[in-house]
Amino acid sequence: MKMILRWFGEGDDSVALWQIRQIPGVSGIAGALQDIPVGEVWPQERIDALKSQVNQAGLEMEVIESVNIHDDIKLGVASRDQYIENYRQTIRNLGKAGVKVICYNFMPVFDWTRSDLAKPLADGSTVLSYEERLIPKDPLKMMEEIERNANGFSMPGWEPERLKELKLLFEKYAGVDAEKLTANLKYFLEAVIPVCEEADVKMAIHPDDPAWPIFGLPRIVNSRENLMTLVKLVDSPYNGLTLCTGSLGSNPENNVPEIIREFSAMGRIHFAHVRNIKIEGYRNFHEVSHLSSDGSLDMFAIMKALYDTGFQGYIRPDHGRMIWGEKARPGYGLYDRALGVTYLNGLWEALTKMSPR
Ligand code: DNO
Ligand code: MN
Repeated sequence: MKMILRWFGEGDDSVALWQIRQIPGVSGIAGALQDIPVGEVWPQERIDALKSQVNQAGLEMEVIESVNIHDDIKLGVASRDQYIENYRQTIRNLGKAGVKVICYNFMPVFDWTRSDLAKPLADGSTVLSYEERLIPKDPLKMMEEIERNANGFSMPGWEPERLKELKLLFEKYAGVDAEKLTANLKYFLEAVIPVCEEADVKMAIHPDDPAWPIFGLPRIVNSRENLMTLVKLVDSPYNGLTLCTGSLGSNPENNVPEIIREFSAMGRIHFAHVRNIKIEGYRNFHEVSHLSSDGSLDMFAIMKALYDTGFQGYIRPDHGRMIWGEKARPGYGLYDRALGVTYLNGLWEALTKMSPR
């Protein structure tokens, strides 16, 4: 297991590499080139420059989060072939820089969605939360809601400059159901996995967050069943998962430790996002500290499922609370994620000493 932290890059992240370096037991970061428009090739020089910046800080960059997928690929329109070709080149370039895992997602239009980016908890911290009744049916209305409480940050996919494009995108998705979306994912994977095998870079899809369809858009990565469909779309170890406990766990029907055991034993979990959430009711949850007793997920059982199945991949804490007055991208402050790392490393040490392999 290698413990890492997500880092959005200089200027895009309030956290600095030297700060990450000082968290005990962190070997590297999950890096990104946020400014490259989705669908374009990531140039070798840019990747190499990022890698050397990270290495100079004493950290590794073996994971990328994320190389996003152009909506034309998810929609399955003719222009997808060029975007897929570009993706193949990006994989080769990342492989040359020693990247081992690419995290991506296949959620139409948006990445994760919340109704509040700064919900106050009793301890005075703020967290991301999702209450279905607060999510406007009209996604364009959603933008106004978000802007009111985002402290200048927006959720991925909800950037103000993207708004114009949103209406059009929704129209395009009208004919795309779960079955078509799955076929489009298969088409994509069939084209990229052979390149991954050559370049020794593993694809790791991130589950839908929350774990159900929103705004009438199809979503296909949110249950044990559809994860199984997915890994079989192209049956290669290079076609794997980012197991995000908070995303899958938002639906209480998903038994997260059991899902981990099954897919980790198959060697298909390459990256784990380990965080806790508190479920308050039907499609109503908020984020909490990583500690088991603060939320609805059993973090010991989650780490044990990884440990027992010989997990060799990367782990990072996921969203944290905003604590100690920190100002940062919602979910991605330094302090609570550092506490998360320390807690997860503590669980792991206990597991290794209780049942040495
Ligand atoms: C939320 C985050 C996600 C993730 C992307 C991967 O749980 O982990 O934003 O980074 O979905 O593409
Ligand atoms: Mn995640």
